[in-house]
Amino acid sequence: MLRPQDTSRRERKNLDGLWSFRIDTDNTGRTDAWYAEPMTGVRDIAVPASYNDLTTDPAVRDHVGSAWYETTVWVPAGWSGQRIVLHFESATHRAVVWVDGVQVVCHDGGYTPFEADVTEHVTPGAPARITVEVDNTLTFQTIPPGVVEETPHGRRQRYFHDFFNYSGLHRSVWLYTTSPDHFDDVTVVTDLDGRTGTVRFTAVVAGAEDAVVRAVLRDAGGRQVATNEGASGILTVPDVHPWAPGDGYLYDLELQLHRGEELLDSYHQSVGVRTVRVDGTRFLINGEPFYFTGFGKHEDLPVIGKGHNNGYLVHDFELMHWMGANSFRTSHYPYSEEVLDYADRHGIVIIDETAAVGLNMGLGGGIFGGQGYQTFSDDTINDATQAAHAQAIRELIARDKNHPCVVLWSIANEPESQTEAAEEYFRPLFDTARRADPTRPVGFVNVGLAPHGACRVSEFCDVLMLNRYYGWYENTGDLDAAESAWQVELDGWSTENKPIIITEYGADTYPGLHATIPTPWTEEYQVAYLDMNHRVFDRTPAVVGEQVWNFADFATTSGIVRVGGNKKGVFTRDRQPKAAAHALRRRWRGLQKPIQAEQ
Ligand code: BDP
Repeated sequence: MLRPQDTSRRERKNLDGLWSFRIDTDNTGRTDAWYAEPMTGVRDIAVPASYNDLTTDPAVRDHVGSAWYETTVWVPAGWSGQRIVLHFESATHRAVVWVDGVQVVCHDGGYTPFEADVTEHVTPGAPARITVEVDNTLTFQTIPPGVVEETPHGRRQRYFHDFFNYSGLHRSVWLYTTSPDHFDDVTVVTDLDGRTGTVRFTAVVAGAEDAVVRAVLRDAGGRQVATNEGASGILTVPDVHPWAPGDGYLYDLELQLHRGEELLDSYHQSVGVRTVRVDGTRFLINGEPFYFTGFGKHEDLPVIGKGHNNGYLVHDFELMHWMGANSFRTSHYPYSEEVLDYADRHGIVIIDETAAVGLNMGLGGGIFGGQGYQTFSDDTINDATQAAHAQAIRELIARDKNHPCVVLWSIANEPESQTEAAEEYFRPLFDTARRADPTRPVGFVNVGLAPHGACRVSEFCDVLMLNRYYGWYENTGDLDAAESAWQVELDGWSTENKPIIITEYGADTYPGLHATIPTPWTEEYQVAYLDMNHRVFDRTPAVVGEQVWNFADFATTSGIVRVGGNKKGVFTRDRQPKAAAHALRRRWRGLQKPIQAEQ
């Protein structure tokens, strides 16, 4: 699938705005065929946005099940003769779509795009009514998993991850055209040999057997640097300007589909020429050791929840730049494609994660609510879950494979990984990821319940990603004990001869709470906690990255250890810096890349 775009042969119409909305309280939308006629009993809702916090109605905020969206769009008269496609950048977590009462597509998974060819269902020059049923139910067979429990007070959704189950149409919706003969996909792989770059590409063409593909590569100034005839080929770029961390230089690959003199399709793919490789404990970008600084983030904002917002996109990247952060992880799901495009252009490095979070019933302690179930069993995480997980990996890679900013795939966050069942579950999923992308390293994020020596999944990883909370969940308030324990564990992992990225370390901090002697929840403690971690990392040559948990405070479910959400942000939810932001800024702005141990 290609991202919708405007080119000389393609046109888009953006469907964002106010849609009609109705919560399906009694689950009658399907049986009463709400898609057949214009919906009644509706209220306005914004797209893109999570619906949960837009109203003051608890029945909307805490709804479990289907919610219905509807809009009417005029299909431009000039689109006659074109292929017309309806495209959703995401719908969280499951969607069924009708056009004028005819079902055109359904999709599982809340963070990846899907589309339908609606040419046969719409008429250029006439309106079309679009109805979407968005279901936010999480089960043991969805990614992420959850379970709905029937209680005397109604259905209650439990899930095993630490962020609010925001739901709805979080990203843009498009109607767009292509010629009936068109490009369906393109894959780009780049390489560097001294000052020469290569761009290997493969285009997938639909229709047009007699058509010819011409590829034109232009530099950032629009100068043509290489061309090729054929649906695949290698473009050579002499004196290349590589894409690099901090230098988001992009070439433009234009794919043209010609039949004789006629140009049938034109698609533009931005290309950053760079390499990624793991060598012993080093993580190499363009052959240079790279040290990750930055955050685990969330798509999480006041009022609009997980709705994409370009204002916050720009602001968050400005804040990361201000701090000297060079990277982040898309914890715990694929982010909006706008975010990845922006990271490409600004040279920010991304660890790209699937929505496989909460596959661990051992975690909980009142935080994630995982007690009472076994992680892997016929009734819980099972073969059907694994199939959904494999699909989530394939869809993530299919969507993001051409982004130079993405340097590492994370196929899960903190799953159970110390058991034989976990080993069986994950082994094939690593193969799935490597088949989908043989060019990037693959890993998953390990949790403290599966420390070095106990984890049975890390052996499949190219890079070790560790989330650890010494000094917070363990050795709470005792940073001396935390420092020794953490060092012992990291020394163990270092024997694996793989790069180690600390993908989470953090301490909840209530902004404005202070103490002369750093104690948990104060701003001083967050700074002291981070300093302690940094001493450990700086003594450990295999550590090639530090990503603090979290960039900003974020919404969670209710819990006795969550005060208005998770407060591990270095920024508050409205992006005010805590003391830790300044401390990290001093480290990251002045940080020398640690010298890597000789291999
Ligand atoms: C880790 C999870 C993350 C949580 C964090 C925390 O990966 O999603 O928010 O801990 O407890 O277990 O703050």
